[in-house]
Amino acid sequence: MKGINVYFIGTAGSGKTHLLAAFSEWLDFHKIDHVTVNLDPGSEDMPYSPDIDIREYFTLNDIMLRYGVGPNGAQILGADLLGAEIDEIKDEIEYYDVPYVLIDTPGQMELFTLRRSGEIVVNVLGKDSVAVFLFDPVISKTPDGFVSVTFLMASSVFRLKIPHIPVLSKCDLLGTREIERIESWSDPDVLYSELGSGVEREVFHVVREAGFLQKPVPVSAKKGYGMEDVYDSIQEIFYGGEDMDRILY
Ligand SMILES: Nc1nc2c(ncn2[C@@H]2O[C@H](COP(=O)(O)OP(=O)(O)O)[C@@H](O)[C@H]2O)c(=O)[nH]1
Ligand SMILES: [Mg+2]
Repeated sequence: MKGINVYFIGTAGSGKTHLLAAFSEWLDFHKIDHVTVNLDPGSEDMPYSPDIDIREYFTLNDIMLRYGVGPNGAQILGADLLGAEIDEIKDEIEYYDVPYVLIDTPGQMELFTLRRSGEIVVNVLGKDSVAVFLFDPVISKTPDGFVSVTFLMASSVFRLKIPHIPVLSKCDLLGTREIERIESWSDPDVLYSELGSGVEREVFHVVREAGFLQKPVPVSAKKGYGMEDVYDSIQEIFYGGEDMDRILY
């Protein structure tokens, strides 16, 4: 069956795992068939039980014991080992034969986006692919933080070469005024006027010229808010629709 792979990508603690769980619940409620895949060998206390789980192949603890490395080394090795197991994971996914595959990625985004493993995973799993890219609200609520996260998203687009949907996670932690302020930064003039001078403005020009300044979709996994907007954005990318504004890449 032709399906869509949806990767959840973002900085450590931005809420990837919880958003995947909330989106999966939303799909369940709407009777939309899907499968959940955990690619984070270090995941603990997860809010969903993955149908397919890298931890059945190895965990960070296994790696520390087997290779005599500490937690940081284990994370890096874990990311590289992911590439070695991905063919088996692909077979597992294909067995389910469902229209949506939700994929949770390693805690630290650079392990997935900057090392080869992310590229390998996206290529091997194939199908139509999209990334839901999380903007951490604590980082994104200042203009320079917002530009920095946009820059990180740009590096993820460069590496993975798939469309990215920017979402502002954990919106329940922000006030309405704060959300509106962040949304107003999709207008380059507004963002520019609120930025400091110097290097911030140089970086601003780069992300603007490359078309990366977008209004992130506000979501809250805790409140189950914004799931329909995420779903609609995915639909827009793969099944057309006139409003292509949110689509990056
Ligand atoms: N208030 C609030 N907290 C959240 C939300 N989503 C995640 N969190 C919390 O943020 C922390 C990191 O979430 P997690 O999904 O593990 O992030 P990940 O490292 O990107 O996978 C956890 O303590 C979650 O309980 C949300 O929508 N609202
Ligand atoms: Mg996680």
